[in-house]
Amino acid sequence: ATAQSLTGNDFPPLKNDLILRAARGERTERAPVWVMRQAGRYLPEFRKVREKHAFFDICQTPALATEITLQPIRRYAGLLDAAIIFSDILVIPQAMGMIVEMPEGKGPTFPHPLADPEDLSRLKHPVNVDQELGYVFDAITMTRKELKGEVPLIGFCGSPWTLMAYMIQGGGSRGGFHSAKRWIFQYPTASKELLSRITTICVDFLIGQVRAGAQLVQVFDSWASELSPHDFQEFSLPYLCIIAHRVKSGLSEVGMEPVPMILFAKGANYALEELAITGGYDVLGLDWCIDPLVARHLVGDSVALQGNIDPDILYGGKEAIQREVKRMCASFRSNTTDGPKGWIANLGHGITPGVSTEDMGHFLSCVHKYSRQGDEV
Ligand code: 1CP
Repeated sequence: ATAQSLTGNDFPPLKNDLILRAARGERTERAPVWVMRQAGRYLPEFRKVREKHAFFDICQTPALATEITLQPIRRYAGLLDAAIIFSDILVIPQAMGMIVEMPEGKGPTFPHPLADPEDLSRLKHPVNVDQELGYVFDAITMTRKELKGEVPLIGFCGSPWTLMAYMIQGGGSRGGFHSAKRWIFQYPTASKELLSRITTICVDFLIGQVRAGAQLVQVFDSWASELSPHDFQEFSLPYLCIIAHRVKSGLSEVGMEPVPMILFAKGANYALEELAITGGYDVLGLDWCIDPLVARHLVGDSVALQGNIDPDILYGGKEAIQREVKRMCASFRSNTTDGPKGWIANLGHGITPGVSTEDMGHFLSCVHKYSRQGDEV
């Protein structure tokens, strides 16, 4: 690759490194907090931009992607500890040559999903990531400059399994992932070929994002929940491990420091222990279906944890939000008065479009209040 690597010296100095310290497993004065999908449809200022622009035009126009990434940071000034670049996991299938549409309010649609293994020949291979996804790198560089060091910037990609699921299913989770599941059972070899190709792109894509200025990266395996523990072992976990290890070695080859890597494998709590030992990730994201104390017991001190309140608690009103944040803080802090150790507060999945902006703000304030060192929770 000819792309240059940008370093800390190319950007304004960072003023808030709380999430970086927590991601390294350190004890912090309070839990850093951000929210998956924080730049999204619950924000009126996002919907306003969206009225005028197609979804992927926003992703492909660095100035628009920057503007939307900054929207929640501005609205919740001082309350959010990270920004996540505005983009989508489905930019990788697009880079592979697939058409992805995003009709408003309907979620992603692929007019020509992969039907059978012969369709692999329709995909670009190999994919030149600098060429196909350079617009994401440009958006990251612009956003990091515009952030003026307020908070670190997170880059991301979808996991091989989750991306394969969309490419075969042709649509979102509403209809289930039966066709994609059929592939792993009927065409295991072709499935693995597809997973390997996506893995290579994920590695190049994440390295490129770090070189462009991303200070942490997250891999979203949102539909790990569709796989049995056995099938997760076979069709997701090995590729997730390759991504973590190759991104780290690839960065060191170009003389760059590693950045913390977060894995959010929704519904794969049974694999936490193994992921902590062999996964290669610094932070494991939890959904809301596991108690944080239990998760900490499973992973020991080897990784930081992220999560994990049920996103629907944000529909429960101010009192419920406060009560449940307190409960989450107590569980992540093991009921001590010490500050949290290796914990990044978040929801257990993305914020949903109907949440009020005020309730989101209340959630963030409660985390600031109840995760603080010294307080009994
Ligand atoms: O704020 C942020 O988090 C940054 C922007 C972001 C991210 C990280 C978007 C914008 N999408 C994503 C990741 C993403 N995309 C995931 C992983 C996170 C998760 O599990 O929620 C997934 C599964 C997708 C796929 C996708 N794109 C869906 C889900 C469909 C399903 O299967 O149920 C949807 C609805 C989209 C569209 C989308 N992406 C992002 C936004 C704001 C939207 C809304 C689209 C619109 O404006 O019409």
